[in-house]
Amino acid sequence: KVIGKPIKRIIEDPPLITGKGKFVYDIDFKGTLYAIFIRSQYAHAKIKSIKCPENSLCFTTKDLPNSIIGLAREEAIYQGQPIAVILAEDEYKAKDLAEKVEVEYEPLPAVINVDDALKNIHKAKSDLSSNIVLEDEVTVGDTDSVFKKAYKIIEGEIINQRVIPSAMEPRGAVAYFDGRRLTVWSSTQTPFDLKKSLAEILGNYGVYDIRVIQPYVGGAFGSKIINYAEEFIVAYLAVVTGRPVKWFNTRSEDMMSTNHGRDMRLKFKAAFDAEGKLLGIEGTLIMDLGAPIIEINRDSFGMATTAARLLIGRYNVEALKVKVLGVATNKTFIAAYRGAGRPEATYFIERILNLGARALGIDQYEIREKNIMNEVNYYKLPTGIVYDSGKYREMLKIAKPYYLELLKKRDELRTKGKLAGVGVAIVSEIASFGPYSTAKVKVLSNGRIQVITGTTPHGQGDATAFAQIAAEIFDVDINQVDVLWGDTDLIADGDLTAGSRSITVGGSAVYEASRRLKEKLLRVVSEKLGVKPDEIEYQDGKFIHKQTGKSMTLAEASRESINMGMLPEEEYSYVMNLYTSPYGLHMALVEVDKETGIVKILDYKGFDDVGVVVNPLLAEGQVHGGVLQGISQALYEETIYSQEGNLITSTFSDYVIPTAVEGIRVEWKSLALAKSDTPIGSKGIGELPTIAATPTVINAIEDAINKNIYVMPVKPELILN
Ligand code: MCN
Ligand code: MO
Repeated sequence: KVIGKPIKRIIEDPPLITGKGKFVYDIDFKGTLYAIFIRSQYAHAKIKSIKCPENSLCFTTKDLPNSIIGLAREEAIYQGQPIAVILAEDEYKAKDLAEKVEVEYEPLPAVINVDDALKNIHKAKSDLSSNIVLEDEVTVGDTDSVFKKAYKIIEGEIINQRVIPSAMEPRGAVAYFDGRRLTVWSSTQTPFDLKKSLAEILGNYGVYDIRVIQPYVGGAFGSKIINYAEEFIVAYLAVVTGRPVKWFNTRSEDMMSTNHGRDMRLKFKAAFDAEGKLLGIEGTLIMDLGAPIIEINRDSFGMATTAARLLIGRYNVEALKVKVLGVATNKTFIAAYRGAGRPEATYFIERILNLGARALGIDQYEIREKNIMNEVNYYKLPTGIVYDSGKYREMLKIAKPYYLELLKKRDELRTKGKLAGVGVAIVSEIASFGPYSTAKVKVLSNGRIQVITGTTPHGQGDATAFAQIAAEIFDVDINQVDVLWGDTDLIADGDLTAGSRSITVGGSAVYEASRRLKEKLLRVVSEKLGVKPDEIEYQDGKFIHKQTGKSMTLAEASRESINMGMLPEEEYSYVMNLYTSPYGLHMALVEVDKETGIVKILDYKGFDDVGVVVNPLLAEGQVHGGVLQGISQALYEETIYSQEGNLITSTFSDYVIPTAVEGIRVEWKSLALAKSDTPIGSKGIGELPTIAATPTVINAIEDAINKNIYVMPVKPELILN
């Protein structure tokens, strides 16, 4: 058995740890023109005129195809929005020239915070009739009647603040046009989408044959899903200049122009009965969409409606009424960031439960036991979301002794005069979305197995896990398997790595393609040996006919297949009609320093049910990184804009993200109580730990300081005052 083994990242790591892996910036061609973007200095301004340095290769929005969205053509709507681009022989010359570009602005009032936006005195874009650009409502049951019978009603406003996704590698791209074919290397997680969108835009310029390559990229966390204006411009300029074009963001440019995440708030009222049963929630979920670019806003608003529909988590709640508003402001636009809607939903409900427990004087674990759903099997929530499988009570039973142990430790600390607290949160995840994922598997004539995936891993280790799946089916050593990804030439169509889908949807495609290829080769062997297929056994990479002792290796079968006019390869598109519904329970013990207000996490435990775990080492790796990322939102990350809309936190000295120093030890347990209906039975884990850690830590701090918390990050000054 190879599936389930903790194997190191044998596919991904050698190029990375030897420094040989090629990233976008490493791609270099002779004669390359380097591109620097001129970006709006204002959050909101009319662009009156742009003057380029004489004899420079300068392109303003007037020189760029109208079909490229997101550019500041007449009006800039966030700081950092591209206005023009300049090309030069090298990066330094381009930077010098860029400084000489004169943009004449007419500053307009910037709409920065949501409350101002809602007043609609100024609009985030001149042609908006209202800053509320998108609206929805989610209603279940009769909230009026549950609020009437409530024993206790609590209310407040919980803010899940704006964060800046901070992948190790900023965005960049290199484009090369050979007169017929355009090749684009990009720091993206959606090469297949980018290819389609490039074809739409550049088709009008005679470019039909396009290849997009996603080389090694230093992470993405959802922020490299959308295709950005810069990518199209770099490609377009390579075509019109006939020279390779390269662009790479500085960190500050990236922090202003790559999508931000979260930025939702819930004004709520929640009704409880005397025992602590949550009867209903009523409220308004406001999402600050950032800059009004409707093509981006629409998708991003989906995260808010998902959050509203997922708000009841895994609890039996009778009634829900949530108005959802998508509000435009003059800040960087919001799009996916690790969890995309589910962190916000989980955060809101897990905070509401703890605020309720505090108001009622009930233990936080007990209130969860009172409200939790029992067991589900394709259970459709009244809000439309479906949970495929889950044993929630059993999870609570398993984790309880650990909770009691943390309480004991907390109380010991308290008797020593320390400020200590315990927090618990239950993650309500839906992950591994469709509609499909593609894979192609080949047995090469030397017997090596080549797996091509349509997913686009960028740090998760999926390639190693795919190798495990193929190795298991072909019963060979994992070192006999190679995995390729991130190149639109490799496979007819691909999908993406996002939404914790790769191992479950992409892995199913690898599984099915491998299985079918083995069957195909078995028929080849049967014909060649002149024996019945069902008399052939397969073992250790060999087809064996027991009665006669005749056998064929994978290499022989591969060559024979070609001789018979069949390719020794199979491709498969795995169709995922639903998604999976992983869940988990995380808990933490924290200590708050009374003098400094600094929070120390003393103990952190996660109990997650993601069905079958393909590689526990990789899954646990996701938990370690993901938990720290969730803690980071709770304790450190704060996106600050000035009133005029300048991003103040535009470097890592102002925008705090944790390093290994802040890293904590996480004890992780895979529960494996409920599988998914996929060939392997896995569910996604990539986002779950990030979703879990934020409310877990906030709940713990609240328990420590005995004061309701509504905003993040919880900085020392907030704790001490
Ligand atoms: N895994 C497993 N068994 C399971 C579930 C997962 O062995 N039942 C393993 C997989 O083999 C894979 C990893 O865990 O190595 C994550 O798999 P999966 O849950 O399918 O998630 P994806 O591979 O689709 O990753 C996407 C997810 C998302 S949506 C974000 S955002 C995120 C995350 O992964 N971005 C990341 N983790 C990241 N990790 C790194 N290093 N960099 C990012 O940008
Ligand atoms: Mo993601």
